[in-house]
Amino acid sequence: PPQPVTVTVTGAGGQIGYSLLFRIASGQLLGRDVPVRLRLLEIPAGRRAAEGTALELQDGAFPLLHGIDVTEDATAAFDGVDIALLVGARPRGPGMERADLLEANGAIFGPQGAAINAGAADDVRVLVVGNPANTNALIASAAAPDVPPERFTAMTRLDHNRAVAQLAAHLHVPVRSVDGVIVWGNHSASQYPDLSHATVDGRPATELVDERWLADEYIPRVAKRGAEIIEVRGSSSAASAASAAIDHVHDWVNGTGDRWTSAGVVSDGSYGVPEGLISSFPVRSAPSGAGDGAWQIVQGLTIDAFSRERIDRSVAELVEEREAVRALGLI
Ligand code: NAX
Repeated sequence: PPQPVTVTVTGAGGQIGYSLLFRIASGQLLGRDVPVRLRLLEIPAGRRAAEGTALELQDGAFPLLHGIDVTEDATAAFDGVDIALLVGARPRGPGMERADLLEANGAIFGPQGAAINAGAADDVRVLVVGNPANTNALIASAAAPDVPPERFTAMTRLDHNRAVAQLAAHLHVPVRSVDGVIVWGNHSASQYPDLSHATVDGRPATELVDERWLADEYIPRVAKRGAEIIEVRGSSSAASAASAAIDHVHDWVNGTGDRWTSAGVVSDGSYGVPEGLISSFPVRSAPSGAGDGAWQIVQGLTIDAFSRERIDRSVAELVEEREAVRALGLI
């Protein structure tokens, strides 16, 4: 039988954690035959909530769940970790400037990156969900010089899933009909959901939608969906974010097959995105054991002027964030 995989979730006492952990325990992260050991990392303020969630996980009597530890110690949390889901982050408080926000998150993701460097399994896979996700992933990666940068990723899968679902809803087709959607750049309002390579039941999406809808409705709707959820639900996306985290890791480990998806991965300079930035790209993955465990950026796509401008705008924001964390000595 397969050996249990160690999965560490930070911010486990929070609202994304509450959705995410049950799906991991039920086998949706890695597969219905893969046992998991959970490590929940929290800070004192969230510890009781995480402990309560751990009690409920026990009550789920999940056959695949081989143990749960709750800790406030990053070294213990990441010792031997195979999959690290970095969800806990410092939200922007009232009157907080961007530099304060980046600094507060540097104090979280730097030490967590160092703990991963010290103790993680050789083939560790890290997904950063906590915002600003791309730059937090960059900080964690910089603090883990012995872990290949390809092992650190940032979540743009929620944006990707929103982009797929909004197109499907507009055209009244099932989500499954849609393929080839891309989200480029930063997980922020500057992200660019790109339909220029998308197909709907094999037909180019650009033949099925009009340009005005694309520019004036679709792109802003996807990019501002997080704010819409907050307005309607009264709190930020949680179950959909957890679902996207499951999708990201599931596809990374099990392969994307003949489709592609979007993920924040370290740039190798593809599509003019400066090397070393963690930016969202169209990506594919080979099943575990069949590749080197890195996402592959889909190559050779033509980028028209409309897309070029939007990709560049979001990437410029990532460059600024990188400069800001460099100036703060966080990378
Ligand atoms: P919550 O505030 O409900 O939970 C966050 C938890 O993290 C809290 O329990 C807190 O105690 C814990 N925490 C804080 N610092 C920690 C540390 N140093 N170590 C361990 N735990 C720590 O937030 P939630 O709604 O769960 O969202 C979590 C993060 O996901 C936020 O940063 C949020 O902005 C981000 N999101 C990212 C998304 C994405 O697509 N990449 C979408 C959803 C979400 O907005």
